[in-house]
Amino acid sequence: MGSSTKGVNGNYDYSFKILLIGDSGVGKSSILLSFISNSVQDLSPTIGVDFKIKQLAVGGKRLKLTIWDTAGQERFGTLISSYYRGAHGIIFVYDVTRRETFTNLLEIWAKEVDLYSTNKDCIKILVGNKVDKDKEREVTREEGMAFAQEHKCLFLECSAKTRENVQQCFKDLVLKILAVPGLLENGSIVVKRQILKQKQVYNAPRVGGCCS
Ligand SMILES: Nc1nc2c(ncn2[C@@H]2O[C@H](COP(=O)(O)OP(=O)(O)OP(=O)(O)O)[C@@H](O)[C@H]2O)c(=O)[nH]1
Ligand SMILES: [Mg+2]
Repeated sequence: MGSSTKGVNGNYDYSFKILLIGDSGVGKSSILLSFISNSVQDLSPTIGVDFKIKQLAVGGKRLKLTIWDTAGQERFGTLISSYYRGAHGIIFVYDVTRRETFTNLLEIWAKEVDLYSTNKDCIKILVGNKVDKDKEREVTREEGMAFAQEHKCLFLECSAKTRENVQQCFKDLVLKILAVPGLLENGSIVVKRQILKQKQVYNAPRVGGCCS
């Protein structure tokens, strides 16, 4: 480990897969845009699945984050398990001004994560978005904190609009991922290379083999 490794856009030590999960309209894509490009725009609902890549340094490590964003509106059938597969971190987003987006996290989204995520020690953060609309608030900070404690998640409130706490959500999540050795192993580029090598051995041409 520690050797410098060439990534697609430069050098990094670890590559992590992060998912954004939650109801339609809670602000998943806005949070992602605010994190990636430092800009704020009024977005249309996401169609299908999108992902963005961000490289950054945290805790002295160079990281490549692949952040997956999906439509809260539609279920996506057979794609669902590949969306969750190998995720290192999951960001559960609700809208602090719409209580049903908070209860749906428990009733729908958390169950789905339990069913499909393959990294059992993957790190979760609960994020209450749109705190700039404080007058319309329906979910208190205390309720958010209690939910997070119960489900062993980190917790933050943020606003994709004012950008308050947006960077912090990703930083807190990544710091926690870096502290879990099991997750680090499969996020490490060295391990990925070993897996690739093994695959190459398996896929090496066999006598009389054809297209399997
Ligand atoms: N006031 C306020 N509005 C926000 C905030 N974040 C997002 N919005 C608005 O909420 C609406 C929905 O935001 P999106 O980011 O598209 O929500 P989404 O979770 O990606 O929705 P789907 O793609 O349909 O799942 C947009 O009109 C955003 O401008 C915020 O922090 N404050
Ligand atoms: Mg979206």
